[in-house]
Amino acid sequence: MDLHETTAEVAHRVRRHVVDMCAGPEGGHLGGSLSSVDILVALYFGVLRVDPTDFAAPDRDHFLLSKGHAAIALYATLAERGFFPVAELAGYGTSSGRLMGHPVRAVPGVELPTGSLGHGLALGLGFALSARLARADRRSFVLLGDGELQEGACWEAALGAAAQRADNLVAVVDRNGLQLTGRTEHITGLEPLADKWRAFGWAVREVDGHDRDALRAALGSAPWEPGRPSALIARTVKGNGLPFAAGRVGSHYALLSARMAAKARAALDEHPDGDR
Ligand SMILES: Cc1ncc(C[n+]2csc(CCOP(=O)(O)OP(=O)(O)O)c2C)c(N)n1
Ligand SMILES: [Mg+2]
Repeated sequence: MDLHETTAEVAHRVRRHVVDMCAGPEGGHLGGSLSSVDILVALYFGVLRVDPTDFAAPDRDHFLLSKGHAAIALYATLAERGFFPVAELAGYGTSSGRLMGHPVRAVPGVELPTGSLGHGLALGLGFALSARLARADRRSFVLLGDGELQEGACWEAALGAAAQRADNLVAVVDRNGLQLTGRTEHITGLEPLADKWRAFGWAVREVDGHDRDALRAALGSAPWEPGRPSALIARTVKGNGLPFAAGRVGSHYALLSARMAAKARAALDEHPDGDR
């Protein structure tokens, strides 16, 4: 993969891979994967210091997909970044491959298994604190779902990170407004979300979560305030890019028929730059 290629092209291919995997034997988490694509592409193609040929390099940045159900978006991004062959994505949903429904460490580039929601931020804090102990300038990034934030352990980790002044920790919230069964604000409301993170001692910014340049600028410049961890609230659309899925609760999981997959690919190809 040529890093100079525009991230629009990469993000387009990642979205297509997501659709292809959702058309595989088991289907996949379509909506929350599509809402995270631009965040993942911005991170892996411009922010994270990682080396696909030496993915356990001691000086690497760490990334955890705390919303591990979006594994197919992570796999597609890692493959496009060169961590393993793109052809391997075709094995998703079969018993033969190593690409499980949630990320596991057998996959090059996956730091820890995630997907039991609520645990990623504490684990990411651990990476951040270990970097500090090693006197290394590594950063630790964690991508969380907004519904996931209803897990109390997220806020325990948020408190701990601020108390530890872990300014090498960055939380990104995929703020798509939807969780498994409905709107977050109808179930267990999170607003005012930015103020909550601020009150917990974090530096906070908000961004259009499908604007990869804005994401890259914000994430690349963290920490934003010395001594404070950084929280980026990325406003996204669940099912982004697919008219029949965008903004719909029902996009959460999909086993796409051949007809729907073709429709999805056509919709993506109509807007290869990701414009909605
Ligand atoms: C501890 C735990 N409880 C329940 C689930 C099942 N689950 C998977 S995704 C999901 C909804 C998460 O919503 P959100 O974090 O907003 O994800 P997104 O909208 O980005 O898909 C749930 C309840 C889980 N993975 N872990
Ligand atoms: Mg959500």
